[in-house]
Amino acid sequence: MSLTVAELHQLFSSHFSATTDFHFRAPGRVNLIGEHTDYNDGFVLPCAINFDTHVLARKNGLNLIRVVAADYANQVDEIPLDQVIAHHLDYQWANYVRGVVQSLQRQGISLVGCDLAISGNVPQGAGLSSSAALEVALGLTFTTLAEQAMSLSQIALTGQQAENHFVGCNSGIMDQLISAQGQAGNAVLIDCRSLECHAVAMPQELSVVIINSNVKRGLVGSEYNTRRAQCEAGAAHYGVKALRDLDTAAIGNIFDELDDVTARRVRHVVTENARTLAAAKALANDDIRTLSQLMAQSHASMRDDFEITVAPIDYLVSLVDSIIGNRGGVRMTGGGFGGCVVALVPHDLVADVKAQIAANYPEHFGLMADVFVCQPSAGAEIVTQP
Ligand code: GAF
Repeated sequence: MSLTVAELHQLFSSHFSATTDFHFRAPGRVNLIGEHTDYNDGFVLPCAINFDTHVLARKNGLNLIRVVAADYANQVDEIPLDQVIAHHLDYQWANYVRGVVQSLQRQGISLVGCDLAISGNVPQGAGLSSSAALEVALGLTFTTLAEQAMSLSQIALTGQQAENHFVGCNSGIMDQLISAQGQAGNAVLIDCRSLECHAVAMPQELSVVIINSNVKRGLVGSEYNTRRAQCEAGAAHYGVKALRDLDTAAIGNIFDELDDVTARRVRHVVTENARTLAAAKALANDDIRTLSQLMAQSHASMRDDFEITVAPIDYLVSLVDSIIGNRGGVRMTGGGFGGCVVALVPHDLVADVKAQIAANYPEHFGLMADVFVCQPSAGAEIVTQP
């Protein structure tokens, strides 16, 4: 269970016998459209959400980082700064800290010894990027304490490197970049090749509703890495750097070119990039009907071509769709194989969506869904510093 900031300060004081004024925050995210496009150098349209990871920190004058994790029964880790960084064999959370430390050191950044207390309320294992929020908050913490200014994009890349090279998931840049660059009240269209970000105002008349299916996301790492390899094979076949460089005309009759599975993976990414650009335009024009269609097509493509949805998620999407129709949009969000559905819901229908899920989902799947109404939020920040 996460702590309030006041409780985290109390934990910091009791654990390290010291107080601190350094407080850093980074949010989780939800992706409105553009799934599995980021590692293909494509486009995504996420927003940061009002669920955050908080880090309190102070320099300790030692050549050592000491960490207490409030959300893991106050487990502790210690990371000497003058030794090769090894994996923590028992605590997965500690490997995100170690991964960020290693990634910064590999960039030649000389870190200072410090004490950290960490807590957050981003739902874990739900596909809302709790790990990216942790990585980005830590990147901001370590670089600030070391007085080594780093851009938010570079902090995001540092988090991605930790994920790819230390934790072992070949994820793209979306999660870390939106955690770093989120804008209150806006979604952000990200070009994952140039890392350019464009804010797109969210429509006033829609609530951002996240529905956690609570399906345990088993196999997600290996399936994710398999999808990535299939996309790379598709790009290699066409002789392009990434699938971003193809459009529907360029892929031609794809089933003559590639085996069935690779063809469908490529088709998902190529069409999803086009849908994401169209969705950003529809959002900017307050064209909810078009946005609704694009989100529906995106879900179908993830289900049929990319094969990353599961039955409870498909059920939730059609249930919500039957309530909101083309007054809003709904699709699976995130890496897949469980996790969450995102819906843009007219305010007057939010209560109905909640009620119908509570009344129908448990009896079909023996699971309870969690429903969060979120605010598109600002990205990472130094909340306080001395
Ligand atoms: C996960 C990854 F971490 C992201 O980089 C992205 O690929 C996403 O799955 C799918 O769009 O969240």
